Amino acid sequence: QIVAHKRQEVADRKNLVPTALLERSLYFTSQPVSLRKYVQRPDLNGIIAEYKRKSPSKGMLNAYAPVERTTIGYMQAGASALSVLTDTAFFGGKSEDLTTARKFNFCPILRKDFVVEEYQILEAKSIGADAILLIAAILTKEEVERLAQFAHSLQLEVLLEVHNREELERTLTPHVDLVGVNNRNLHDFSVSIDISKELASFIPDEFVKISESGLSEASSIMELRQYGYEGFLMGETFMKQTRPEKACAAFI
Ligand code: IGP
Repeated sequence: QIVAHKRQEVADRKNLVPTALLERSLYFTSQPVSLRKYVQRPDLNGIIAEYKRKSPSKGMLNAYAPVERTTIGYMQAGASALSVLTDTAFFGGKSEDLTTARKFNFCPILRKDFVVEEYQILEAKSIGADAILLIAAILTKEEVERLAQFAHSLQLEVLLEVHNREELERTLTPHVDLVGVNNRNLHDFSVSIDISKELASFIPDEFVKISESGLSEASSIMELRQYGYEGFLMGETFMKQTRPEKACAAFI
């Protein structure tokens, strides 16, 4: 349902802002910062702190936290990078949220959205993202390769998200930079960090490993480090609090 909606939305946006016009905006973008490098920095802790207003699984998390205060606070708390949801229909985000985060932060920013075509990668670059997400569950291997190469042509890094071994083996290509294991099953929303543990040994060492979703305990992060995970994508634990950045600081 999300993907069908996304395709329609992208078609509508293309009519409003044709590809050639969007490409012109890229002259004004700055040099991207490497998510891979920031996640691996020994002076930081690998947490990729997410700005997410609502989600299909949890409903409204936080309707009021301003993007500026939240993202600056996340970085001051010591997070390694930011993730910003830009999907409107299901996550209540918008492109401007990422542009706002960009204005106030130097760190890498992941554009969190459902990427199905090149146009969205141009958009990601245009609004100031440093990395994009490709979700194995909604893409073929050919699509992952093509979209990842396109992202690289714009100097954007690629996080490939998988939820099981089938997805990992079907879509993994040297064209991605990081592999994220989503602990949340996107079909029934159940969450378990065992998924990250199970898949760890099947992810070759050249990819930076990220564990995504359902993380709320420092002990889980410590445990996942033993399995080779260096990055930890956390949204809800912070966003469900009135002051997400304070929750992040307390956690770190
Ligand atoms: C964050 P959580 O459980 O900490 O809020 O999860 C992040 O992993 C999650 O928002 C996410 C997501 C996605 C959202 C992971 N993959 C794909 C939208 C699309």
